[in-house]
Amino acid sequence: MGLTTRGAALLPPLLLLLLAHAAAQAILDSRCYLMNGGAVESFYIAEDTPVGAVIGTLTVNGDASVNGDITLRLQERNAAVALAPHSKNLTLTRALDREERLGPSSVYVNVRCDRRRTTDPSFVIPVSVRVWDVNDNAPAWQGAGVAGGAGGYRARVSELTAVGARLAAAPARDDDQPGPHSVVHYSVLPGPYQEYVKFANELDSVIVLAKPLDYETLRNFTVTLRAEDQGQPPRHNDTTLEVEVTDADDQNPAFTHDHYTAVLPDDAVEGTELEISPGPISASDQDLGIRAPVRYSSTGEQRALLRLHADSGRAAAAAPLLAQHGPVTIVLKATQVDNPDRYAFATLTISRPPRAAGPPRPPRFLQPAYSAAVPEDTPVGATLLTLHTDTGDTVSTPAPRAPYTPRRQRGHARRGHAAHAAHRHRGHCEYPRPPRPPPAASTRPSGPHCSRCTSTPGTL
Ligand SMILES: [Ca+2]
Ligand SMILES: [Ca+2]
Ligand SMILES: [Ca+2]
Ligand SMILES: [Ca+2]
Repeated sequence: MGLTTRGAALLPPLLLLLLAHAAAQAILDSRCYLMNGGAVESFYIAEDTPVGAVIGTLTVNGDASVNGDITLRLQERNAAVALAPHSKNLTLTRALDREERLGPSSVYVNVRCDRRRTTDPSFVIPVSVRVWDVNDNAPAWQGAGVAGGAGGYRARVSELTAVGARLAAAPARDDDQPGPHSVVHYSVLPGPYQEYVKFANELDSVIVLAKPLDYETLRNFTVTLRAEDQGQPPRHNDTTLEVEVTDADDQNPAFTHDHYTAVLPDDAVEGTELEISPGPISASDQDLGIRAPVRYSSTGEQRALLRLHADSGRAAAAAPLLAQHGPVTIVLKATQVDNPDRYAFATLTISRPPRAAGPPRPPRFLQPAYSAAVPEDTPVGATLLTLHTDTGDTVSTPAPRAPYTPRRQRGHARRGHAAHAAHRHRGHCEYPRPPRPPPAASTRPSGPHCSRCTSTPGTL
C-alpha cells in the first residue's frame, strides 16, 4: 500500500522528465530553419554574373550532403537558378539582366527542405535573387538610318549659316539604369575639320556650327562623334557626321579676262561683229554651286560705241565707233540676272588696224556726200559745214592734205585745242576764218584723232 503510494508519488516527476526531454528534442531540431531566424533567403548579385556561377549558399540548418539529415530541392522547374546536388549552393542557370533584355532582372523561387528520417512536413523557404546594375551597355546612337552608331548622320548646311546655329541632332541612348552608367557625354573627336562643329554642350545631342563655312573652299567634310557614358570604366560608341555645304550667293561674277582688245577693220560698218582677244567676252558667277546667269552691258562714257549682246557677250560696232580713229576703251559690265548687286567689270580697247609701211593713204571723208542749207544772208566767212575724214590715227602718219586744204594753220588749231591734242591732229586743217575760230564748231572738240576741215562758201 505504502509502495504503491510511493510509486504513484514518483510517476509524475518521471513523466515530467520524459516529457521535458521530448520537448527539448523537438526544440533542438532546428533543421530546415534559416540560421538567421528569418523566413526568406535573399541574394543580391551583379547582373553580369556568369551562368553556372554559384550565386550564394542557403543559410539553412541541417546537413544537405549525401549522408546528411536534410534534403533540399527546388519547387519550380526551369528556374533561372538551381540547387547543386547534395549542397546548399544556388547556381545561376540563365543570364540575368537589369535592363531585362537578355534575361530576367530578378528571380523568386521556393526551396523545399525535408528532415530526413522523420515524418515532419516539408519546410518551404522562399528565395529571392535580385541583380544590381553594372555598366554593360554602351550608348547607342539614335536616328533615321542609324543603327547602333553605324551609318552616321548627314547634314546639308548653307555656307552662310551663322556660327552657333544648329546643324543636326545626334542623340544617343544608354540602356543602363539611371545614374553614371547611362549619362551620356557627347564630343567631336580630334581630327580633320573638327573645328567646324561642336555639341552645344557635352550633355546635349545638338550639334552647332563652330566655324564659318565657305562653299568655294570646302564643299563637304566628315567628323567623328563620340557618345560616352560615365561608368567606371566608361563605355562609348562612335559615329560620323557628314556635312554637305551648299552654295549661297556670296560671290560676284568674274570675267575670263580683266582686259580685252579688238581691232576695228577699215571696212567695218555699223553692226560689224568684233573679234575679241584674248578670247570671247565672257563672265561667270563665281558661286560655282549656283552659277547664276549674267547679262553683259557696256557702261561709262563710251558705252554708246558698242553693241553688246546681253546674253552672249558678242560685241559689234555701233555707229559712233566708226567715227573713232584711235584706240578707245569701253567698260564692260557683267551683272547677275538674279541679283543686280553682284556684278563685275572689265575693259575692252578697240583700235584701228596698224598701217602697213609704204606711202600714206589719202584721207577719206566719213560720208560719201555732204550738203548744207545756207540762208541767203550768210555773211562771207561764216562756217557752213564741218567735214570729217578718217585720217590722223597715228603720229607717224604724214599729214594728209584734205581735198579742200589750200594751206595748213596748225597754230590756229592749237588755239582751239589742248597742245597734245593739236599735236596729234595731223589731219586737222581749216580755212582762215577771221577774226577768231568758233571753239564749238566740232561735235568732237577733244578727240585727239579727229580731223576737221571747214570750208568757206564757194569752195564746196
Ligand atoms: Ca552604359
Ligand atoms: Ca546595366
Ligand atoms: Ca554669285
Ligand atoms: Ca557661294
